[in-house]
Amino acid sequence: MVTNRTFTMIKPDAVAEGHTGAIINMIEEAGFRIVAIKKVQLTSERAGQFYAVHRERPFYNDLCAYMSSGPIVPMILEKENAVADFRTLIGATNPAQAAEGTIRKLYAKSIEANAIHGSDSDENAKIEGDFFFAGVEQY
Ligand code: YYY
Ligand code: MG
Repeated sequence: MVTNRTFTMIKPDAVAEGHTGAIINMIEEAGFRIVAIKKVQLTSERAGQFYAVHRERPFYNDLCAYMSSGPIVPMILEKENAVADFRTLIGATNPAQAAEGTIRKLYAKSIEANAIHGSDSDENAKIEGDFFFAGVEQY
């Protein structure tokens, strides 16, 4: 189990509005090393697979539509204590509750269009990274 990595994706609104570079800059300034990166667009079905844990939640269908509405930028990141430190950097799920200076406070538009994803555990970081990247893209 890799314990010093996390997985993130910059979500469709933040990519469409040209915040990719600013967000990547914040991530690197915070001490994360980019292990793997690309730009892709999910189908609604594939977004649904990624968020399968939420399939019974009322927001699931809207979330799948939103996450497949445009390109996203998935990344695998490396840093000591990566999962917890990255959750701190992005801020609360709902931008109205996100701390000042966090990525979601700066760039999220709503609880759904909240700019960026961050894995919630080492185990999910590995699963989510593998969802987007083949072994050859990681180093
Ligand atoms: O891990 P995190 O992204 O902060 O939140 P989750 O509770 O895992 O929810 C995943 C995703 O679902 C969230 O980033 C936005 C969306 N969502 C929503 O649209 N409405 C909610 N009430 C809760 C979550
Ligand atoms: Mg989550």
